[in-house]
Amino acid sequence: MTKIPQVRNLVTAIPGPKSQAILTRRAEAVSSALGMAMPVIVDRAGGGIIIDVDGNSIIDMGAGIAVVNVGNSADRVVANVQAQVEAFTHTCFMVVPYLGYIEVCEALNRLTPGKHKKKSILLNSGAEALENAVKIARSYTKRQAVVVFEHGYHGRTNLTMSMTAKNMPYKEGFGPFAPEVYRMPMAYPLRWPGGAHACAEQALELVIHKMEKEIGGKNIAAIVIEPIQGEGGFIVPPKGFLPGLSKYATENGIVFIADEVQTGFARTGQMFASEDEGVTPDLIATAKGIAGGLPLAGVTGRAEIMDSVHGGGLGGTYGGSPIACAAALGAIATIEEENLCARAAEIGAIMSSALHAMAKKYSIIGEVRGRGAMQAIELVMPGTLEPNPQALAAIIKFCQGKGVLILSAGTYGNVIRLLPPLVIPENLLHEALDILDQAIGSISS
Ligand code: PLZ
Repeated sequence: MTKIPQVRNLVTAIPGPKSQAILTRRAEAVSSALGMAMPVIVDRAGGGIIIDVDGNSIIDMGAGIAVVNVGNSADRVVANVQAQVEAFTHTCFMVVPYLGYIEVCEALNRLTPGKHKKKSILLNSGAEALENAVKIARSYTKRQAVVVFEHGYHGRTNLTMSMTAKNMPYKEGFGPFAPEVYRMPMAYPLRWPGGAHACAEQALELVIHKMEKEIGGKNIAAIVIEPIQGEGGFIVPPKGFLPGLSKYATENGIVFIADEVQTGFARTGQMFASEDEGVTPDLIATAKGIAGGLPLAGVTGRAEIMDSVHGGGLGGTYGGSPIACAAALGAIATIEEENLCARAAEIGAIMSSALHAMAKKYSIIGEVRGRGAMQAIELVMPGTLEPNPQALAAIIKFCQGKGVLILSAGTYGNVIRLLPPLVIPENLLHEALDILDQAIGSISS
């Protein structure tokens, strides 16, 4: 258990003087191109609390963007990392292999959907996992086209930036983009012309029609999709959309790639969100929650696909660092032994019922959606679907001022997303939701 007291407690304004002094240095030393969700400097963190350098204890409803699902500095992660750092820090898995890498691959092969023979590789970041998944799919199929979706997010490297939907801030001025990336309409029930019902009926058919007519099924190497879109605003496609895409992929020799970077590792109440409708991706990209905060990512999939690349064709100096692998084994053991999938579902039920109650009171809430410990509200101008990003900014500022860290998302910058660590104590969760309620109330009169 974390030694960090699990109470919200503000002792200065946010940011306090010590944070402010360091933020001045940040502004001098660090490129202004980097964003910042909350203007405080962290000192320690654990459970559901982040303590800043002024001694303010802040409720963490972001988990470092769905990374510390097991909490910051989780016991098994710390113990494994400490032991590993003392044993050796790096040999490069391609120079002298080590057991930890192999054990993480075994765990991924075991935990990802499907009972077929699987293999894995390890990398450093989500973007790198997506890049490699596409490389593998292209090499296996000997095709080039990659299908992605509106509102999708896959990373900031050239290929993954090209796959990412949103221009500002991710793509503006960073072209040229990678070729052979085709973007399809996303099944976004709230914003589908004709509404959610029409979305459920039409989206799959439309996307398949467009793939057939605009690309040609036999030219498509991969369909890449987040089972629930993360940065795009926790967009949950209607039932049948993902299984339908996966079926179309199978029938056309296309590699179906699930980007579970944000949804993976118990976040949605199941180990992977694809499980919800029994979808078995051919390849699955993982990162974030895999290693309790250390940088690690993976691509896992059908052995015949993973083994189709020529020897030496995949790799990288640090991919699957022994320290990150030790952390991952600690994080995965924590998720399994502490049954964090079930816990995520419980957290989700608490958040969802609180958010639905808010939606009844406040007309700026256009929709509550999500699954498990991944819940969002989309803010609109009352009575319309017009996005309301001004409300989002005001709500986030209010919450921060009260010591609650919440994150934004959405193509239109109008989605509040809640992604608490799965070890957050229930009283902190309720407290954060109460403050969110007050925040929305404060701008709703
Ligand atoms: N795929 C589904 O959510 C990362 C981005 C933060 P990396 N999301 C957080 C930011 O603004 O850069 C993400 C994701 C999905 C891929 C990625 C990319 O993962 O580890 O950030 O490269």
